[in-house]
Amino acid sequence: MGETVLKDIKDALMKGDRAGVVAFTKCALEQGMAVKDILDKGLIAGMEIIGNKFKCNEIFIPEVLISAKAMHAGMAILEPQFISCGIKPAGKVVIGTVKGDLHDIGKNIVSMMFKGACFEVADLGIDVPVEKFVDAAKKGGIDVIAMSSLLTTSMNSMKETIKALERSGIRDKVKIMVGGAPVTQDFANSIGADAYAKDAATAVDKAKEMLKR
Ligand code: B1M
Repeated sequence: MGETVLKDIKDALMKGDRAGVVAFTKCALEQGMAVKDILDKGLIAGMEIIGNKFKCNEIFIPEVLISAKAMHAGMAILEPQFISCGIKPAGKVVIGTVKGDLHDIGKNIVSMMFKGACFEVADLGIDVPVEKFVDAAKKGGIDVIAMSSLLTTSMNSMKETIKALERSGIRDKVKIMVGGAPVTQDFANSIGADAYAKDAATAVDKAKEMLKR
């Protein structure tokens, strides 16, 4: 039964059937399925197949966009299920997809997981210029700057942001985390980030670890 509804979510997402994704996601919750399974084995699994088809030129940007919109609709159903916090936040995170990059699905999942782990999250959105991250850090009260990049061509903006934070004299006041499909631990080390996370759950674990020290 559970596996069937996960397949229904995946199939609806691949077809770009937004109403279907919403209905099957609600159905999976009603069946008592774990939110993480619905996300990983339903929504993300469907998006992975879309990614592979896009890579092989079996589908094109319009189809990918329609599936991305269906993915967002499914995530909106799941988001409230992640958030069950007490009063004291675990820390404050400023998150954004870097300049030149419009991909936001992964960034939104990371943001959702942070909120679910009781972090306060300020989401700067997509295509975020260096100065916007720097301004957010200058306001103070921020523990982690979290940057996402899905394009090899936008990764350099992470390095530029770190350099700008150094120039502003506030680099040491925040922890910097980077992630996204083309980002690696080696790249994170090379630009002087404090942490790299390969997925949303690891992002939360690493932030907690950094803030403990
Ligand atoms: Co684009 N795209 N895209 N795309 N797109 C990729 C990324 C690509 C790999 C596809 C391919 O060719 N195989 C390729 C990049 C190649 C490269 O740079 N090496 C690509 C390209 C080329 C492009 C365009 C240039 C295409 C064009 O116009 N010719 C264009 C660029 C636009 C721009 O940004 N300036 C473009 C456009 C688009 C759409 C708008 C159509 C759409 C985005 C819609 C949206 O996001 N609202 C889109 C999509 C959907 C994809 C794919 C198919 C799926 C990405 C995704 O959402 N994955 C992608 C192919 C792929 O990844 N296989 C592709 C699901 C998501 C859950 O995973 O984002 O990796 P991900 O997030 C994970 C982890 O990476 C991690 O946690 C998340 C969840 O666990 N993570 C972090 C992410 N951020 C993190 C931050 C952290 C920690 C972890 O800490 C701060």
